This record gives sequence, C-alpha cells and structure tokens, in this order.
Amino acid sequence: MAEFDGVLFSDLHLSEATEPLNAIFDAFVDRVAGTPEIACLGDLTEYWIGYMHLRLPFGKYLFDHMQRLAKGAKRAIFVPGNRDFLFNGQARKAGYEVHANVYEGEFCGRRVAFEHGDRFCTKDIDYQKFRRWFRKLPWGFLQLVITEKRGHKLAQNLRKKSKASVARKNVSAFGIQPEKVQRLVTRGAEVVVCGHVHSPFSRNYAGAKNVGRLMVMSDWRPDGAIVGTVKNGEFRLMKFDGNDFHPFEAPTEQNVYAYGDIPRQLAPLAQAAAESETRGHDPQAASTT
Ligand SMILES: [Mn+2]
Repeated sequence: MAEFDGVLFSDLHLSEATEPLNAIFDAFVDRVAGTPEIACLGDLTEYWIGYMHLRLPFGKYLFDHMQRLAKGAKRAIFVPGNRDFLFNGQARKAGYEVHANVYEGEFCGRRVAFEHGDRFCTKDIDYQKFRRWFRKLPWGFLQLVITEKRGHKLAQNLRKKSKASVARKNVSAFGIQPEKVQRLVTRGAEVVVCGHVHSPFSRNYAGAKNVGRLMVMSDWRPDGAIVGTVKNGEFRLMKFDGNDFHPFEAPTEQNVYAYGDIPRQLAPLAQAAAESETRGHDPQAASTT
C-alpha cells in the first residue's frame, strides 16, 4: 500500500546538468510511485522547449518518470510554472490533467487550490509583465518554425536573464501577497499549496467566512526538498532527503531559506544577511526597498 494518499512537489528545476537533483528525483519517484493522488506545481525543469525536448535523453528521462507517477495514480495534476508551461502537452500525454493557472477542486477529500505561486507575487511588477508577455507568444507556431538547436539556445538565454533578476529579490517586496490567497480561501479552499518563491512556510489566511491554510514548498537542493504529503486528509510539509521523508517544522512567515533546515530563531538573521548582501551588490535594489 502507498505510504501517502497524496503527494505534491514543485520547483525541481531539473536539467541534464543537475545530476544530484536528478538522483533525488529518481529516489522520489521510486518511493512515491503508486500514490493515489499526485500534483506537480511547476518549475519541473530549468527550461523546456516543447515536444522537441523529448529527442534528448534528458527529455525522455523526465517524461518517463512523470508518466510513471501518473500511471500509478487515480488523479494526477500538473500546474505549470513559467519555465515549463511548454511541457503542458507532454504532461497531458503522460496522464496529467493540466491546469494552466490554478487547480481548484477536490484532492484527497479536501477542497484545495493549487497554483505555481507566481500569481501571488503581485508586487513583483517586472515579473508579472514578463509573465504576460512570455505566455502570450505564439508558442505553437514558434515550435514549428524554430529549429531544435535554436530553441534550446533561446530558452537558455532567457533563463540566464531571469536568474540575474531572481538574485536581487527580497522577500517583502517580491514574496507572496495575501490578497489572491484570501480570494481562493473565500471561494472555499481549505488548503492552498504552491511553490515558486523557494522558501517553505505555512500559515492560515482568513476568507469571508472561513479560514484556509497556505503551504509553500521549497525548491529542490542537493540536500533534499520540502514537498507536500497528505495522509487521512491531513496536509503536511515534509522534507524528502533522497532516502526518507522527515517531519519539517515550517516557519509561519516567508523567509529566505538556506540549505538545511534553518531553526526558526535563526531565520530572521538569514533574511537580514541575504538582504544586506543584496544591497551591497545592487545600488538599485537599495533605493527601491
Ligand atoms: Mn522555481
């Protein structure tokens, strides 16, 4: 019997160059294949150029793993991030129901809303503009006319630019803002799960008449990932370290998340350090925060 009733994960950022993470993903798939309900909430890959990616050994590897997870499940959900929404077609083929922005519905017997999380970061204006522009491009057409080689090059260049902007981010200005989470809770979500900000935390948000819990998963790192698990209707953030699932005491506020588990008392220090580093390197960031 499966260890959990449901499993959720996001922000793996896998590529052929991320061997330690791919090894953790191998172990993860071995461990959770057969789980009845599965949800991948985006940024599965560092970048994805569409069906042509399947010609690479890495593309095939990824597709096979995702398919194995979906095959063992009665419900498999894929909500893409900005790096992998061109995977949507492949996700459908692999057995996932694809929700472009949000899945609102039932999961493991609870009313849930699952998103990648970028739409919650409403103060991140540059990113929101980029997202709208990027998603509106005629990708179906571009995939037909751009050669495979040019596709990889183009996607890699876009990634380099976006990495530079991620390095500048600080939590208060670019993190999750409450309004859109509250709206989902008002519409009935008991549990809201997302990724995107790479900083795991969990807290309650009040809707009109009800309260819902937001759970934010981490990105994948060489020491493991904070993922979501469900057992008997109870959603939990847990750490998968490449072997086992461990309890994870999630902070209640969004913070900078360093390698390993940061004890709660140290989290504000980690944030202050990250922010002063940002200010030191980027005079523009100092003037806007
Ligand atoms: Mn991500």
